[in-house]
This record gives sequence, C-alpha cells and structure tokens, in this order.
Amino acid sequence: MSRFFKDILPLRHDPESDGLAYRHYDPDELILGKRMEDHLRFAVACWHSFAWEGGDPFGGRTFDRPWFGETMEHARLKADIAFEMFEILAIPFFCFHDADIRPEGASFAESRRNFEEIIDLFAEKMSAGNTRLLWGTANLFTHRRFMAGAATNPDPDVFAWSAATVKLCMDATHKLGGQNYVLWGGREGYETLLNTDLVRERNHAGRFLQMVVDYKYKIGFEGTILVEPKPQEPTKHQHDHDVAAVYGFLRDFGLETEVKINIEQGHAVLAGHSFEHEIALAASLGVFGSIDMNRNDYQSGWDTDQFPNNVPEVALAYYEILKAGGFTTGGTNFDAKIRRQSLDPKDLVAAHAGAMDVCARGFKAAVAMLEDGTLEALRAERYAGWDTPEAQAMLESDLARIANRLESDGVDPQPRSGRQERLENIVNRFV
Ligand code: XUL
Ligand code: CO
Repeated sequence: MSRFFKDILPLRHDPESDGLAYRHYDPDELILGKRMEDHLRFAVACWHSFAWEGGDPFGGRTFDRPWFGETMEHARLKADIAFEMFEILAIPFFCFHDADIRPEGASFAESRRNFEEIIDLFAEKMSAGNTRLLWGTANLFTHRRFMAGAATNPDPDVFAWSAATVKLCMDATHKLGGQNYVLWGGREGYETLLNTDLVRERNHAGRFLQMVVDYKYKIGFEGTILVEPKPQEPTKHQHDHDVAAVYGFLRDFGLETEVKINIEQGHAVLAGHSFEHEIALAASLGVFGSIDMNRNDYQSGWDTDQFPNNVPEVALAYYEILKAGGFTTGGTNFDAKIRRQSLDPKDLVAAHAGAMDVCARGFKAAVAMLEDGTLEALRAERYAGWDTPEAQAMLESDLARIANRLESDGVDPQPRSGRQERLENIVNRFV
C-alpha cells in the first residue's frame, strides 16, 4: 500500500476480528436472492474523505494530507490515494464533485482542462479496478461567484457559468459510466426577501433543471437525474426544502417522471422529518432514487454529516427502501465526514467500515421485519374497514349522500388503539 495507508490491509468479512474488518457486512451474503453488496450499493463521498480539511467556524485545517494543494500534481496524488482507499474497503462505488478532484484554474477553460485530465485518470483507474461511479455532481456553492446562488443567481453570467459546469460534470459522469447525476441546490435559495425575486428564482431553477434533462437525452446518458433536498444551511431558505417541496417543483416544471430524489438523513432531520418519512413519501410519489447516509448531532441542530451509528434508525430507513422495491440505479452514499480530531488514515478507513457494518445490521433487521410480516399485517388490519364495497363506494359518492347515509345507518365510529408502543416493541425484536 501507499505512503498514506501504510500497513492498512484490504478489509475482509470477519465476525470474530478485533481489528479493522467487516463484522456484519458480507458483500457475498445472499439476502432475498441478491448479494448484500448489490442491495446496499455503498459509495465513498470524495469531498468529505479527500477534500475536506477538518476546518470549523473557529479554526482551519486539522488534517495533514500529502495531497492538499492546488496543483495538478496534488490532484493526481489525491486520485491515487482515493482509489487505494476504495480498494482497501472493497467498496463498489464512489461519488464526486468537480471541485473535489481538480484544482480551480484561472479561467473556466483552465478548470475544465484540469478536470478532464483527472477524469481520464479516473477512467484508467476504474478500468483497472472494481469501483464504479454511483453519481457525479457539480460544486455550485463553494466559490464566491456562487454566493447568491447558481441557477437562481440574479446575475445571468453566473447562470451561464453554472450551466457550463453542469454540462461538464454530466459529460464526465457519462464518460465514467455513472449510474446517476445529482443536483444539490446548495445556494439555490435566499437570505432575505428584501433583495429576492422569488418567482424569477424559482422559474430559473425550473428551466435549468429542464435543460439538464434535455442534455441527458442529447448525450444519451442512461443514468437517473436526482435532486437532493435540504431545507437550509448554507442558505437560510432553500427552494428544494424537502421531498414534498421538490415533488411540487418537479410537477410545476413537468419533470416528475424525469427526475428522482436523493434523500439525505441529515437533511431530512433538518427539515423536521424522519429519514424514513422522506423515503416513504418519495417512494409513494414514484420519485425515490438514492440515499445519502449520515447522521446529524441531534443537539446542535446543524448538518454535522457524521457517519451513521444508530442501527434502529438505519433499519427503519432500509425497511422503507425494501418496501419500495430496493435501489435501482441508486445506492447508499456515505455523505459523511470524520471528526476534525480524527487525524489518522486509519480513522478514515474505520469510519467507513463501521458505517458499512451499521448499515448491514440495519438492513438485515429490516429484511427480518419484512419477512416476519407482523408490522405489515397490523397496518393492513388497521385500514381493513376500507376494504369493504360500502367504504370504497363512499369515495365515489358526495358529501350530501354521505351525510344522508351516516344518519340513516346510524354510523357511530368507535376509536381503536393505534398500538404505537406495541409496534415499536415489535421493531425492537429485530434490531
Ligand atoms: C450538502 C450535501 C452535498 C450533496 C452533494 O449538505 O449533502 O454534499 O450531497 O452536493
Ligand atoms: Co448529500
């Protein structure tokens, strides 16, 4: 292995290991007729693992990485180390933004050339190994030119820059055989209504997304276009607040059958929802695509992007994913970063290994819950009254006829327990 990962050996499935290993994740274990690796479809997020420097609002870089620096030499070294980690983890996928992997140039054209050179290097490394691209995306939020948004920027030149950047990133994703292309509207929103034309911004965001879909067909990209909702942070109000808001937005612009949703655990929580709520809602609307798996610090109320460590929470998320039929082009992207005091290369590997184990345990619990069937049977029983012809006929009726029937039949609803604690006890049998 390299100078960086030194003596860290490729991880194996070994339930008895007391070192770096997968205790629960076994890629080859067959579950519901499919390998665990093919169910979970794990991905490393290049930004958190290789571009983030360990800064916080009170202090800068804590990590000391040999690839930190704004030259192509640094970028090539970063690519080498990233693919080494993919191999150590034997992880099937990765994800990236343009800005994670190339130095910013003095002009758009120079940034493009830098990016294309690194994409060629990625293509070589991918053909020599087993890691594939889950999704690519564009960073339209870090550079100061994007401070007032990308597609929603009041300056049309920023719209143009953003369109050219997304084109470039879609071309690269297509070239690398990416399975999805993601748009997270990091600054597609506003800080104050006093300087914001809300209607114009929303229309521009919608037109931009239509152009993305058109371009997908133009280049023959067969992956899925995904939007990633988030209610706030960095921008105070974002147009893509949550799954419900994004669905309404997609319908307004005629895109609800073209675009699906990438749901992140921490973003769901910031929006005041549970992760499983967002997944279940997206699935019910036919727009569930993929997940960004992480967790927030529940006390700080901030998007802390920590690695997941809560099996019961993860189990409920995979339960909804399984009920929706599992992933198709989507997967489990660890949009998560180690803490700024976790300095060692080993911390980076252990964080992913632990998260994969947490997900494997949660996933297996979800499968067991589904196979057991008690939860679904009790849910069906709760709504069984609607299975009668009379109840179904009411949905075709009108308020006056319903009111007449209510009195003539002497309808008198009897409240029944929602049994929440008993249902939670059932979940606890499996996690
Ligand atoms: C930010 C976030 C992004 C997107 C990709 O909160 O989740 O990393 O996943 O731009
Ligand atoms: Co994310």
